[in-house]
Amino acid sequence: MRTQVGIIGAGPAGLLLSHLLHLRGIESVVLESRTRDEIESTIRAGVLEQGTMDLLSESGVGERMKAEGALHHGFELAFEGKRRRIDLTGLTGHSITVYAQHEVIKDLVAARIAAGGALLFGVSDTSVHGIDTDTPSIRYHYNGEACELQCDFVIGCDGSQGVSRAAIPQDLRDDYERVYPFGWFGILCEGPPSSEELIYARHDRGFALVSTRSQNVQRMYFQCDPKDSVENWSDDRIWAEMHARVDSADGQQVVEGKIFKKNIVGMRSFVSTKMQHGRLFLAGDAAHIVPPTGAKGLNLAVADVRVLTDALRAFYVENRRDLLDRYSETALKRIWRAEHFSYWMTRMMHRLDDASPFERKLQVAELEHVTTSRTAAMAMAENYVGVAPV
Ligand code: RFL
Ligand code: PHB
Repeated sequence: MRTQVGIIGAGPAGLLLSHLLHLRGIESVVLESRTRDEIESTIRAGVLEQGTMDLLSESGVGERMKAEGALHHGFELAFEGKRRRIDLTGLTGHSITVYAQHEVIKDLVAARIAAGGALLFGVSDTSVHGIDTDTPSIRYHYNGEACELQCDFVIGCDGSQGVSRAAIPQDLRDDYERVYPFGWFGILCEGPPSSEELIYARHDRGFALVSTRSQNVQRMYFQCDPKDSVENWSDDRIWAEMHARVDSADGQQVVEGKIFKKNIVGMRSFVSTKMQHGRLFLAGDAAHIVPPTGAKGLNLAVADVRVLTDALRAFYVENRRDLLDRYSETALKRIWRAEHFSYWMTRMMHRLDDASPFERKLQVAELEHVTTSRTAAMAMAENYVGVAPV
């Protein structure tokens, strides 16, 4: 099989890239190791920046997001028994949409299939070849058969556990990493929202986040030991922890519901540079990871894809290579901004293992500052909605 752009991974990065290339008349094939059912039901992110929403809308896949997603104009920071609002729209003129990542995936898969796009699920043994030549290829197994996809470019959109990053020789790559000694315990529950907006809570017991999925399904997280097990957490114990960390002194309480999903995720910051070598380019989690506190991962994947689409279009339509040559450099500016913001927010909101009483006081002082100083609030809001200058 031959195509112009071979894409490994049908996450938000791979699917969106394939969709945007199609709109520009560029052919691609997406190879995904999981089944369609699996990718359409994995629970992950929920917050879309305005730029992400705009790109999905402009490219014709934003209808359900606009109808079913919830537009949020601010969020709350809870600390020291009180809640203070960050007015995103008032401070930046922009907002965010809460719409689950797997719903974005469903919309993109539907669009690719409707356009007759080649999207292969359940491939295995994917490997990348010839990226130093003008005729790279991807080898894989599909339905028990060994196959090869020849292409002009290979794009690694295969997430943090994928195979493509390793195809860039180690001596040409610099990896930067920070592993946090805590994780997030995530739940989904049935019931009404606890609040109209997201609540990020800092408490001496640890961080907690109240998010939402719809009027009837709520998403919440609390900081935990990454090696803990969901079996150790009865529903009653979870609600006691959420109340202890989020309820405010003036009586505002987390609303309990029937919990139907529990999971634990680790937290990591990671950047691999360069994000390209020869005819191989990486996008999204394949090249970088942020802790979820700043809600940036999916949005960064989308931002990479925007840059890469423009660069591939310039190559095919205008015969220009300069945008492709500068891809890493261009994408990394936004990535490092988001890395810093996610790290900063994580350190301000979580119970840190090495935190002395002095550091705990600094966290509170910083929270007082960002919720009191308009300038500080604006810096936080610009980063959160994704318009901070880089
Ligand atoms: P994905 O989504 O991991 O997709 C990669 C795809 O590649 C496939 N794959 C392979 N296919 C073929 N051959 C191979 N060898 C392959 N290896 C892997 C995988 O099966 C998969 O389908 O990467 P992508 O597209 O870069 O997207 C990144 C986002 O998924 C990720 O950054 C976000 O989910 C992060 N994130 C959040 N981001 C936000 O912007 N806002 C949020 O509110 C937010 N909340 C979160 C999050 C991530 C979380 N977890 C689970 C870490 C909340 C949580 C709890
Ligand atoms: C989510 O709703 O899953 C969510 C919201 C905000 C975050 C991370 C995850 O910062």
